[in-house]
Amino acid sequence: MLFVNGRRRVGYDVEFRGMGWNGSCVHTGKRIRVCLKNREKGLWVMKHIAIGILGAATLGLMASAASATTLDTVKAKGFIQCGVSTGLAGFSAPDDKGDWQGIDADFCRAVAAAVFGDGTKVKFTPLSAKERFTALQSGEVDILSRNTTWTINRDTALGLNFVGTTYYDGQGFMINAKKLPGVNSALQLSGAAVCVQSGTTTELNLADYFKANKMEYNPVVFEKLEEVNAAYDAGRCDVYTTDQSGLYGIRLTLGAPADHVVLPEIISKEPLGPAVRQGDDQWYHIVKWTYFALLDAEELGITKANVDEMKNSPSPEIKRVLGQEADTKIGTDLGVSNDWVVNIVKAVGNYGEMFDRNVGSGSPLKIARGINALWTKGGLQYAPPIR
Ligand SMILES: N[C@@H](CCC(=O)N[C@@H](CS)C(=O)NCC(=O)O)C(=O)O
Repeated sequence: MLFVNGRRRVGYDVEFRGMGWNGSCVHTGKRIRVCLKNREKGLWVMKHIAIGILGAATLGLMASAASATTLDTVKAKGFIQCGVSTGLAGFSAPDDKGDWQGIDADFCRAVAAAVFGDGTKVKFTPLSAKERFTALQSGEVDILSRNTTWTINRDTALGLNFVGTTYYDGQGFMINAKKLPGVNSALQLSGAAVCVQSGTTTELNLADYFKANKMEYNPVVFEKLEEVNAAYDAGRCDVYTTDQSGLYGIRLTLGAPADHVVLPEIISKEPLGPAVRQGDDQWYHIVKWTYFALLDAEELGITKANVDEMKNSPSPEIKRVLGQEADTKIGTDLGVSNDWVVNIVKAVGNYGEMFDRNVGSGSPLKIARGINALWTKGGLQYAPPIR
């Protein structure tokens, strides 16, 4: 696990092994006691003190390199590198002008607005399901904001930190109703050829679901989204399975969208959210609190249109959230400016605006808020207070 827990641990193991000193005996890294004759010992100790000094200097250099935070490197380069999908409508897909649109793309703009006061300071890296985690682990991207499900394996074995659930989803199935008339439940799909993308939770849930229901299926697996879409549209599979939101987006790209129906079963929980690398709490907090700020803004009725006016609101809470409280340090304690929430909302609106524009009523997908409504409206979206 190369990037988990940072480099310092590796530095300790490699650099300091064998430098311990205890009376006339020296401990090696393997904790074997090596006692030397007095004459040899003097030379040995001098040599190893010198190595120790060099080692300490090396470690010092390594530590200072390691201490360059993500915020420092992002500020130095002047933009955030954001890992997105290769093109999933509503979440992250380039428009005719090549500008990335979608709730995941906008989330990165929100973080850029928090950090730079400018939501345009983002560059996008399109990533397939398989490529996405390596890109984040290796530092190729600063945030992974790509319809990615938060799971324990990704938090632990893959060394990621999910900041929250920007979209509560679940896995579904889509069929061509003209090809399969009379099929109205996933439980009628035994023996079907199922199109699925590799490197996803989708592939794993599919296996579980068919096994649990004692049904057979033939997986038709591809690494690239366009391959899965083309295979399904060409009738090479009976069924397409992915996150339900993804099905709605993909349906729009098919030859005859109206021929395809999404079956009612939701077979899994797919809490989709942005993730960062472990080992940088400040960056984790900036990205996490950007998400919370979007929700808190919606809850307080702060919108893209009224945010400037709201700065003069009589509400102490709204004033505090917008950084208008006297001597506030809320933003600077986070590592950004105190008007960070103003900048976020100016760039992308509040969470509800971001949802409606990209996947909701104002978008071609027309997905209902459902469980993604705020907790005050019976949904699951809930943010801790900015105070
Ligand atoms: N949420 C699931 C599935 C995510 C996923 O990659 N889904 C596919 C099918 S909708 C996708 O977005 N592909 C886009 C791409 O590869 O660019 C996961 O995190 O594993």
